[in-house]
Amino acid sequence: MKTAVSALALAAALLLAPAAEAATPAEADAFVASAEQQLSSYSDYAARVAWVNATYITDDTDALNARAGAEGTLLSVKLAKEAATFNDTAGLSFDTRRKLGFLKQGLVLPAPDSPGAADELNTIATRLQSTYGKGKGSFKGKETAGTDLEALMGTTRDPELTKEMWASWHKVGQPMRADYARMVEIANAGAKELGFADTGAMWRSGYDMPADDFAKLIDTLLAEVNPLFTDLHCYTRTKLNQKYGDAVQPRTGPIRADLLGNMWAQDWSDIYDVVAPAGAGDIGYDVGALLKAKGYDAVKMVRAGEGFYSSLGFAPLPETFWQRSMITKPADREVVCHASAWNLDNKDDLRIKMCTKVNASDFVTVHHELGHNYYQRAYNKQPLLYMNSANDGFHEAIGDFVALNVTPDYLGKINLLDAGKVPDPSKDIGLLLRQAMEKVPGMPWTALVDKWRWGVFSGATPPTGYNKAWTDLRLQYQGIIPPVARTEADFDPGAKFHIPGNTPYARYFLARILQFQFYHAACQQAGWKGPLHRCSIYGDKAVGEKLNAMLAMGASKPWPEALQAFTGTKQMSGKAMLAYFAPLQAWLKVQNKGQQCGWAAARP
Ligand code: X8Z
Ligand code: ZN
Repeated sequence: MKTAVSALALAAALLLAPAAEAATPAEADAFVASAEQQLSSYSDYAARVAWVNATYITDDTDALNARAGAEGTLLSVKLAKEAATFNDTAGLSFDTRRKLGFLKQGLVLPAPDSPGAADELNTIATRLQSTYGKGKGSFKGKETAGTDLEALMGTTRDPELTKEMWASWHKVGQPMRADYARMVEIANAGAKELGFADTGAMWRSGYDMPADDFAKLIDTLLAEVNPLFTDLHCYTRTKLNQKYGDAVQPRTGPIRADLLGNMWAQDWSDIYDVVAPAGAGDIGYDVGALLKAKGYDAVKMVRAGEGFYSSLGFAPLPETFWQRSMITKPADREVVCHASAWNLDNKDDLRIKMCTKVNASDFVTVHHELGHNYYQRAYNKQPLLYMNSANDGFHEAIGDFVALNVTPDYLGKINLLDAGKVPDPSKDIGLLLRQAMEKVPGMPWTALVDKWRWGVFSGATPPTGYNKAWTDLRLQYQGIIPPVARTEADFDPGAKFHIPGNTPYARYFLARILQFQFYHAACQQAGWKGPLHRCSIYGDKAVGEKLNAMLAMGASKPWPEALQAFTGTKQMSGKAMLAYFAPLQAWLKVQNKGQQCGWAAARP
């Protein structure tokens, strides 16, 4: 504590010093220590405000959150500018240089110095998030909350009803359009003051490589795995055509977006029943049905998730996790239902915030969110600026990697699946197809969300073209079209949490790639010999220890080193994902014989 206080004093003195003389490495060290101290104290307070706002949306908590957010913006921008004054200082230590880099680039939405800009920016950002949180759509004419619609999209097979849900939910975006355009203006002005071309360039600069190389890396990885998506798209379209007929889903061209079992067509696993092949398709169980049959509630689902991490040697979640988390949707107030994981004190005040439903996709999400929590706790001994994942994709990948281990054998071990019900190898294609429906459509989707935002931030997509650009990208990458006509009165991006929530999304793309790399490496460490998708590292403490070693590094090293620590390679690659799905891809190619795959030809 003493060191930190004197560091603060030194930093204050620095600010008053004449700028002529180049700063010394010792001054840079002191500045970084002071910055970490200030950010730590700010985050202790701001995290609590943000938690209260997200779990109890009112005009008052919105105002408090906007105000706390504005203070954070001002602090972060001030620190970013101060950090830049050490650009020419020679002889900086590795850690100080790295931390100065985080300080210069770590904001999601920067504001310019002009009076009131930070306030306006944060008022808009809070309003966007709360508008989404309070959003409603309709089902059979009845007003329905977002999470209920999400679940109903997974189970409803009447195309008139899925259309109604899709169209009504997408109205949530409409009132956000003007706010969004103004927010882009302010954030871009802020990014320019910090030396970036625009906010998107700032986002792309957080990956231990030049921003342009990062954009290219996404394209390279997508190109690597995309043939698998095209095969799956083709097969799924045929099945939808057989089920709904030409009038609803033609045999060629794009797929109608609301028929895929998910509001954003990002995860198609809920329509597995529609695409399941005869015979091999009956995998014999459905996780959602099992959870219900065994009397699981939301808390028990989270306990099961915790059990997996405990089996790897991670300490149980603290008692406060159970007392303070929001695990189900409160009946008496508006909340932000979109799932998230928090560490309120940068130590062990871990919490999740979910409106958990007892179904298969929320079982995966529970493991996903807990992955964030265990990561946060693993790096909590790092200095503040290293209390983060190796890159943001790592944070998103850990829980998904763990969920890949929820195999039939594992479900048997925890008695969710009764003995004798574990599917034999003849069901492997069905198992892989279900898994592909969950994971593969996310590849083009997670790539396009930030392609849209990068275009918006760069000005290539002006506000007058927001919706068309979104719809075009959805067609180009996902091969889908909206079920109802769109105009520029719509703002469909606003109907996806991360746009009004201002959460960068390339992280989920990286996570899709990384989770298979982690899984592949973990199964190798475990000495697994069978087909990759049947491997579960449940109970393997040696793998858990190695995983923990990577997590505990936090952001202290460039991400390729963290990747190497667990997987032995420094490269992100789609090979592990392709290896996992290889038997399915071969099978899909046979099924698709004679079909006109792809959708470009059908474009006007
Ligand atoms: O937003 C999430 C998590 C919270 S970090 C639930 N995910 C993305 C999404 O829902 O769009 C996980 C998968 C992708
Ligand atoms: Zn996440």
